[in-house]
Amino acid sequence: MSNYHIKHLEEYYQVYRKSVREPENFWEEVAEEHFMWRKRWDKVLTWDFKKPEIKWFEGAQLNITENCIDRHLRTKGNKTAIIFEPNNPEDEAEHISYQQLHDRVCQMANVMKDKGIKRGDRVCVYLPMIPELAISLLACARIGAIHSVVFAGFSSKALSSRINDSECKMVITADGSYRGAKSIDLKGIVDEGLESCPSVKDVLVVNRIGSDITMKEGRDVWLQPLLDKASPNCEPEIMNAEDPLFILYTSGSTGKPKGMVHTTGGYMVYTAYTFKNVFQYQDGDVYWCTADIGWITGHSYIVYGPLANGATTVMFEGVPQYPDFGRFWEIVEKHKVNQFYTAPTAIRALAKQNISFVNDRDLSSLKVLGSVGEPINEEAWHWYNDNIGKHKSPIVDTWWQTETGGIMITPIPFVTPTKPTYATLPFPGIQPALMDENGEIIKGNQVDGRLCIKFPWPAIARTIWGNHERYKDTYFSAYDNMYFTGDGALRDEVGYYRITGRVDDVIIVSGHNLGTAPIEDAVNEHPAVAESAIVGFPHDVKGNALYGYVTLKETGESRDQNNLRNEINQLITDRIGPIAKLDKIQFTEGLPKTRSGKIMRRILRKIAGKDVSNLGDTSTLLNPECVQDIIDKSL
Ligand code: 6R9
Repeated sequence: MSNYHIKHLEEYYQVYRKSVREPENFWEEVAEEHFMWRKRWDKVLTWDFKKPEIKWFEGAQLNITENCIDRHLRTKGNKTAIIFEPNNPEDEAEHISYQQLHDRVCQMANVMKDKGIKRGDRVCVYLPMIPELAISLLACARIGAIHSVVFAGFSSKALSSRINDSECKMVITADGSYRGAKSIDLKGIVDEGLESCPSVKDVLVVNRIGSDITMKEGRDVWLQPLLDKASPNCEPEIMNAEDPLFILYTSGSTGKPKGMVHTTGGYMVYTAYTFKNVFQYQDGDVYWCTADIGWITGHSYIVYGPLANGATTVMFEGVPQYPDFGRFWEIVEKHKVNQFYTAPTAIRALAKQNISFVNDRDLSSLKVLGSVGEPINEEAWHWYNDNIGKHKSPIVDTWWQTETGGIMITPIPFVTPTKPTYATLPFPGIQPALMDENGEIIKGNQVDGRLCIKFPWPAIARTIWGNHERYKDTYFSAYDNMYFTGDGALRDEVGYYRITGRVDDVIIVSGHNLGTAPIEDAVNEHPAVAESAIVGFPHDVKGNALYGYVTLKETGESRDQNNLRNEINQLITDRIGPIAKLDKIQFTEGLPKTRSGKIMRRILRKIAGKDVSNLGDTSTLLNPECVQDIIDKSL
C-alpha cells in the first residue's frame, strides 16, 4: 500500500491507525517511498520528552535542495517551480522553471561561499516577497548554512536582537520593498539594526526598488553583479538528517523571542507529506499560499513542502488591498490557481468589501481552500465557503505552529467531511491529547482542555537556539511526557477538534503571534509610564486587537493623552514593528494585582472584551478597588 497519498476516509483511518500503532514503520515507509537520501538512516526515531531529545532518521544523509530541485530536473526541468506575482499588477509575472531555480540557487550559494559562508554558519534573510527570498533559503540549505529569516515588517531593533541571538555572519536584504502604493526603506532599517551587530561581516543587497541607499564600504555589496559572475552549479553539501536547517523566531509569553530550530530530514519528510495530502496536490496544479516567507507557513508551504513535491508555487509580493480589494481574486483568475491557502484575518477583511470584487473574477480553477494562523470564526468560514469555494472546494482549516514545523490537525480535502470552525482530525502520525487542570488526560468526546501532543512527529522543533532549558520549560514541563501547545481545544461528539485559542499570554493579531511581555517592555520605556498590561480583545477583521492599560508615573497627568498614546505606539513601532501597535490605550490609576504582585490579566481581558458580568472573585486582589474604576473608564 502506498501511504503517501490518502484518497478516502477509510484509507485515512487505516493510515492513521497504522501511524499510531507502528509510528516508526509508518514514517520509515513514507521516507523510503519518496525522497532522495545520500545515505539511509540507522534508526528511525529516538525520543525522550523529559530531556527533551528527539531525533528522526539518525545516521541518514541528504541535501534538502536535491530533494526540492535536482531530482525534478530530469522530468520537470522546464516545469514552473515558482510564479512570482509582483506588487504592481502592471508588471509582468515571472515564471521560474525548476532548471532556472536550480541555476539561481547555485549561483546564490556560490556567492555566499565566496564570502566565506560555511556549513553551520547562520545567515539572516531580511527580504520582501521576491524570488531572491526563496532562493536565499535554498542557497543556504545548498551549502549547509542555517537560515534565519526575519519578516521584513519587523523594526531595526527586532532585527538586531534576532541577528545577535544566533550570531549571524551575513545578512541578505534589499534596497527597499514595495507594499501596495508605498515603498519601505529596508536598507535603512538594516543599517540601523547592524549598528549593534558585531557578528555580521557581509550584507548582500538586492536591487528591488532602485532607491538611493548608502553602501557601507567593506560590508555591503550589490548582489546581482556577483550572481552574474557566479557558476550555476554548486555541489550540494551532504548534511546529516539532524543538522539544523533553519532558525525561525516566534514570540514567547515572556522574554525575548524564541529561535525555534528545525532540522533537515524529518522536516523535509513531514512538510512534503502534509503538503501532498492536505492540499491534494496533483501534478500540473498551481498552488498559492498568501503567507509571507517570514513566517513558518511560508517556509513550509511556499518553499519546502511544495518544491519537495515538484509543485508550482505562487509567491505574491503585494497586499490584498492593492490596487484594490479584488487583487487576490484577480491573481487566482490570472494564474488559474487550484489550491488557495490564506488566513482568517485576510478572509474577514475581504468579506467586508463589495462582493463584485469576487464576482467579477473567474474562480473556477479553485479546488481546495485553506485557512491557517488563528481560529476561523463561523461567519468568515461561511463567506469563504459560499463565495470563494462556492460549496465545491472544501476548506481545510489547518492547525499548527512554528514549533510543529508542519500541519498537525486538519481535514484532508474530499476525504474528511468539514465542519465550520473545526480543524477536525489529527494528521497521520499526530497523537493529540486534551489535558485537565490536574494534568490528567481527558478521555472521551464532547470535552475541552489544553491541547498537548503525546508522541513526536518528524517536523517538531528540536530546541530553542542557545537555550535548551527554555525549550524544556516552555513545551515539556507543563505536563508529564507531553508536548504542550499553549492552545486550548475542544473535541466534539465525533472526535473532531476545534482550537479555541491561546491559553497563555500570546495574542494572535491578524494571524501574527505577539507576546504581551515585549510589548509591555516597549510601553514601559516611555518616561511617563509607570506600568502597563496588554491584553487582546475581539476585533472583527484582525481576530484580536491589542488593548493597553497604562498607569502613569504622575497621576492627574496634565499631558495631552492623545500625544501620549501616539508616543507609546511609536515606541512599540520602533521596538517591535507596526503590527504590535495598540488599538486602544486606557490610562488607569492602578492595575489589578494578586497578592504576589502578578497583574490579573484575566480581569483586564474581560473588561477589554466588554464582558464584565462575571469577573469572578476579585476580593482576594491586593487592590480590588481599582477594578470598578477601570470598568467605568473603559474604552
Ligand atoms: C502556522 C502558524 C501558532 C498559533 C497556534 C494557534 C494559532 C494557527 C490555527 C490556529 C486555530 C487554526 N493557530 N492555526 N488556531 N485554528 N487553524 O500560524 O504558526 O505563527 O507559530 O502560530 O496560531 O494559537 O498555537 P504560528
